[in-house]
Amino acid sequence: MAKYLAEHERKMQLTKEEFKNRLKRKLNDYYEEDIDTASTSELFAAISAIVRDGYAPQWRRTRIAETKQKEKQVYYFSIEFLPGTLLKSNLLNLGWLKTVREALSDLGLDLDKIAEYEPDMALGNGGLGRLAAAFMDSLASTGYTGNGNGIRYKYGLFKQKFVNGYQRELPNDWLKKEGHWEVRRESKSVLVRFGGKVNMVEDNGWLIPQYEGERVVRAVPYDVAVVGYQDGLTNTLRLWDAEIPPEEELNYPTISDRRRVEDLTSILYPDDSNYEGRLLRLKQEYFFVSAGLQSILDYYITKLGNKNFAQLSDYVAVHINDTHPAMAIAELMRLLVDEHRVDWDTAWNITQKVMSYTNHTIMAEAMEKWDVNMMSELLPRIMQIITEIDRRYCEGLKGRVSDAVIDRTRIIKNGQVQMAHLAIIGSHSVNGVAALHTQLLETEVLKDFYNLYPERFNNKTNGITLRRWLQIANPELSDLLDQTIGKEWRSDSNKMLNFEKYYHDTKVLNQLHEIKLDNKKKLAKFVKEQTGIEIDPTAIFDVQVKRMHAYKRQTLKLLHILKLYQDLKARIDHPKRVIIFGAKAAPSYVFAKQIIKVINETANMINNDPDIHGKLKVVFLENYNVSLAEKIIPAADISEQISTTTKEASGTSNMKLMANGALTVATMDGANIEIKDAVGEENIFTFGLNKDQVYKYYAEKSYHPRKMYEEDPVMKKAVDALIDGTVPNCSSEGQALVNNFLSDNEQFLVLADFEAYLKAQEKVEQTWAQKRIWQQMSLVNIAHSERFDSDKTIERYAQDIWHLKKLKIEKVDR
Ligand code: 475
Repeated sequence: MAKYLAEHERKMQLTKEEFKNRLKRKLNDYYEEDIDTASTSELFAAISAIVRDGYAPQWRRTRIAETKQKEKQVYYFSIEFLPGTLLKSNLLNLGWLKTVREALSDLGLDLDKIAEYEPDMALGNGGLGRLAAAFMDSLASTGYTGNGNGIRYKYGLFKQKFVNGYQRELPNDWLKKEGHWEVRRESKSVLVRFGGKVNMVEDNGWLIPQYEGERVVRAVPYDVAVVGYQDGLTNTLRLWDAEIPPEEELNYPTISDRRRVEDLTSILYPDDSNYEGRLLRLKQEYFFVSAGLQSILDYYITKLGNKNFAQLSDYVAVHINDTHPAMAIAELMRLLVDEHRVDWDTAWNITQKVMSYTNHTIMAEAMEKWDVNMMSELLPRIMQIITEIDRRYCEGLKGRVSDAVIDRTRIIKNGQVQMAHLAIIGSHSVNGVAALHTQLLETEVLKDFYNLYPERFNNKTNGITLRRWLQIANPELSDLLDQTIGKEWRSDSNKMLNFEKYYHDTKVLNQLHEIKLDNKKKLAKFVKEQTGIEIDPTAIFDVQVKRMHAYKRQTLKLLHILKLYQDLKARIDHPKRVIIFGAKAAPSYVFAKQIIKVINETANMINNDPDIHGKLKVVFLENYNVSLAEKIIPAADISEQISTTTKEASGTSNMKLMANGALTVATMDGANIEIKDAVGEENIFTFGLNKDQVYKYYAEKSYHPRKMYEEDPVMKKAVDALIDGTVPNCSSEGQALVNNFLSDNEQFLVLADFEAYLKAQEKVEQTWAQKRIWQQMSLVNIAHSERFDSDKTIERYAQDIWHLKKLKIEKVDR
């Protein structure tokens, strides 16, 4: 095998000429076309085939090393993975990006144009899904065997369109163009059961379940290679599709029976924090959890040749990404106790050692709860097992803590299964995603659990794939880093700190300015093509990109826009600014959709008002996704991170924007605090209520925004613009926003932060006038973004939670 691989790899060395030859050959073999006659889709297919050939040996090598070295592996269970497009990141990680770009350019072709053909693999909503994809990349790049386990949704996150300023959702049929990166692994299929009745019968002194009338679905895995950077591993992201088992065809006689099976993996629930879809969502959760765990145990038994489950945690870590896969705890118990006849206590011990859990939000509505009746009907055996876990939990604590604590922390309460409680009780580790968030979990949201099990709690601040956000999205900045600090930063992000040495280097500061300007010109061109709006690349590009949500407070930005507009109308001058939004609202989230409508109408009004001489522009780009982020982020001057303090668990766009040299306007929320710690107070614009002030408002019920509004004429004028006819065509939506702002129950305290936000923005304007200082601040931000490299985050998970060792694998000669 080693010989085969060595030979294969020698062939894999890629020069420009070799690439051109391969491209010609592939086009010929597949389509009987030449380079000059091939279409973009054909070019894309041919290049992706060359890339697949490129990573195949390392994929194989990784698998062989895994079974030989038997190092512990982590399985990252997540209902969302959001890798975006893969062509350029696979090329980059193979070390081929430059060669291929230049070879194509020799042929008169543009890699970026061809790459645009690839649809985003948007199997996620936002932060949580993108983080899962980042972790996949980092595990492979840092040399740990990490496997993703998720769902192969037929339709990814909806495509967003604006019609008359309203959000419309279109299906995102990303697979219509064939899946270029996946391999169907028929032989690894497993069966998953739903519904029916369970009767426990005795067998050799063991109570085992007998199922009656259940529906059997076949889970078929599609494996996607996760190519580690340069000498990294090539790991596997396993996504499950639902099919009718051939032997069960007779049980699915009608079209609607069949459709029900297809529906299982048909759509990604488009809810971020706000959560709705019920029964189908529960089915999806169990489906990928059961399939994933079955394949893990199969591997453990057959490949590792191990039947002693007591050692499972020496070989396997299962990570539960938010509560959606929390049923893994009950399902592993079922598999161990029912299928492999491990006694309950041993099985429980194993399960707790194997499982770990990350919480991504403190928003109460995102805390999953399932109706006991629904769960009993759909998953009768799982419900029995959860009931038993709950019973033993309560029994174990009885007399040791107060009944009130038991009652607050138990899994089943008021006819509902509390998934977060199941996740915490069944895991050895519970982590938040930024220091403040973890602290709030410990002291507020999960306080009882923290008192019971302090040793389980730990923080793992999020990270981003710097490779994608710098080397792919911002090649010019990457080149500048190469020229100044050398190329090592590309594989060792610590080296980025050396960029600070250029703090006083006028040439470098000017280059930074030029690069930003160039990226802004590119974005301006794109904006013109997409929206027809002309924007001036020399203006401040002020960016807020993230899901649309009340707590993220795009509304605060809106009020700032209205204030600037009113000033300009009154001939009070401000530096030129372009405000850029990208945001999808969950389809069922009425308020978020109203905000979109109002922002769009405000933009329309401002962009067409000749009185303000183009000094202010507002651009709301449609369909924000990873690909669009790659265009916007490198062009940003300002990064808006203005959530209500305590509400944003971490944020990750804050990290991407900082890495690209944007300066952050930030509340002291989530990871913003750590950004401030990294760059220093003087290199960030902070403002707003702190966590104690926020909690004080809640505790004392002392938030009276109408009073603030009545007493602050500037605020009043900005708010009134939404209802006094200033902003046209959205009176009902404008009214809804105003009602919300002025209500004592407004949770996100928008008006409370208004004045402080304006002050922070004034500081932004003053700093903008001092070009050199701005560039220096930008430079410091770039240098310190190394702290948020997801490779570092993953090292901490690997050490502290999963206890992994790196796989030893020979260097690949490419
Ligand atoms: C946080 N998604 C960010 C990011 O840790 C954080 C919830 C329910 C159903 C489906 N999706 C969700 C989230 O809760 C989510 O994306 N949370 C985000 O996770 C990564 O940086 O602050 O809001």
